[in-house]
Amino acid sequence: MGLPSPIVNPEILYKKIFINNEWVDSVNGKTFSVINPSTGKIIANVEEGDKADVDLAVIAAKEAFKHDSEWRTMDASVRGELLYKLANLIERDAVYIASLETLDNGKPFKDSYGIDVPYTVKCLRYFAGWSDKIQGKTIPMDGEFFCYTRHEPVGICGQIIPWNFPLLMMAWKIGPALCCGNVIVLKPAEQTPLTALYTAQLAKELTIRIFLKAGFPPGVLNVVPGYGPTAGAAISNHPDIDKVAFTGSTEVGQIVMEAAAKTNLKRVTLELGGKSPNVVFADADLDFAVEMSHFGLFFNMGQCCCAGSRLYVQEEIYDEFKSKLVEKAMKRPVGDPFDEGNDSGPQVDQDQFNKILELVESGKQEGAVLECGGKRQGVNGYFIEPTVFSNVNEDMRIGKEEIFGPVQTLIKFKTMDEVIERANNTTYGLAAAIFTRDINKVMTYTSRVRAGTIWVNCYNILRTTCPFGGFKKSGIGRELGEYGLHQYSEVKTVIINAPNAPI
Ligand code: TXE
Repeated sequence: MGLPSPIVNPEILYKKIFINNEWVDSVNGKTFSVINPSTGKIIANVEEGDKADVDLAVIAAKEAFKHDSEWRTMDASVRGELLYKLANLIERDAVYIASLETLDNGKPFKDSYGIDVPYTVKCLRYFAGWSDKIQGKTIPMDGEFFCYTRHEPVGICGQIIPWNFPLLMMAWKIGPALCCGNVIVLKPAEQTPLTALYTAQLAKELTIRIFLKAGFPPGVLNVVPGYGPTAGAAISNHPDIDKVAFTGSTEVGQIVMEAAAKTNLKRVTLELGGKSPNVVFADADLDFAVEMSHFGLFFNMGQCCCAGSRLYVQEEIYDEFKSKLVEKAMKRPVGDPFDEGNDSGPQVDQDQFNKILELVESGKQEGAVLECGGKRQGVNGYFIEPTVFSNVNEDMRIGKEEIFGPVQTLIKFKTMDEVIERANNTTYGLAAAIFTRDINKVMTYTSRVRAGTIWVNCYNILRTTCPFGGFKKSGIGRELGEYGLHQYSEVKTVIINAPNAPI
């Protein structure tokens, strides 16, 4: 099926704070502006949540989580149906939601419609299916006792969402949390709150169906838009929030974890930055490796935590690879994200735009060779030309810091041992890739490189069923798949004195 026409000026319907299934104003009366990254102009002013609003959301969530509440006594299969119905509503409104995402984030509509929305739907449906399959064990124990485990919800989950995949990262977090029976206080990124707010309204829509008990009860899903150091910090410091799940920068991840440790030792899962090595051996299918390496970096304007931002190419093919790669970057169409012809839109905001151009300058000064790009594109919005640097090494800032932009860094290597050592020479460990036809190289690389995901002859392949997360400073815990589920349950051990029931 072809791409439908986007709604280039989607109406912004929801701009308030969502607590207890109601839209409310912020306690302090403040709003903040949401900017269109393609133009730099204001799209909407959204109510600005702060500590007082988070406190109210937590009170609502606590009520919803009481042991005899509608949510806690709901059949697990019904929880699953609700999640499934939420996915259906997102699918129903796919064109509108994808348009809103493109307006707010700047990603091409063909990606928000073709990737973000369908992967969100798949994610919610996947976790919907788990709802009535979360089960403990019976465990043999010495003596005349009977032991079993219950997997219970953790409780109130604070969820802090980034701006690079606003809707999808929300799904990665609310899917497992809701299917396990938790309640949520979620803060979208200040740059991109609009699709999270619309999704909250869809959850509300489920409650106003004709059947009683048809939707998520009030307080189960609360969405508080606002800034990180205020609303975000209120979540990570809240004494009654049982778990915080965060996706964002490593620096803020450390702040979140510290806050969690200092307050109530809330459970912490973190999905943080990366500087992922993508290694191309001389025996690889060259054109395919060029294609994948380009996609692995420039997809989503380089704003992917798992971007292949250190590209190691073996010396025999380095020159040929470089010229093909540069040609591809120079041809990448950048512009209006609503135009189907463009593969890239703008960076998300002025801060990211400035950070990337500053890193480009550092690359030039530290001796890397700028092969193409390196500048702003156009005069409006936050567009940056696809940029390729060669002659990079890991001592340069562009060789070790997360750029999070359309800047590819090409590094030459000779041997397997050398490249593995260099691949691991980073504080990060989110993803890695290898391109080769040699199974022995694959086995060596996949066992020795320290990263949460390793792609072999592919890049950026993520599925709801497969866990995702980081080694080292790229994070703690896993999202997606059955592994992701475990992060949203507490295991309770029950031991019954059972003298008349020998095993
Ligand atoms: O991230 P922040 P920023 C990386 C990427 C990017 C850099 C900075 O390198 O260039 O981070 O981006 C909330 N307490 N990634 O500044 O600040 C914030 O409101 C609690 C990688 O935008 O980490 C937002 O909701 N929360 C990444 C979320 O944290 C706080 C995705 C992420 O913002 C907070 C995004 C605080 N003190 C950026 N301060 C990935 N892993 O995919 C901020 N926040």
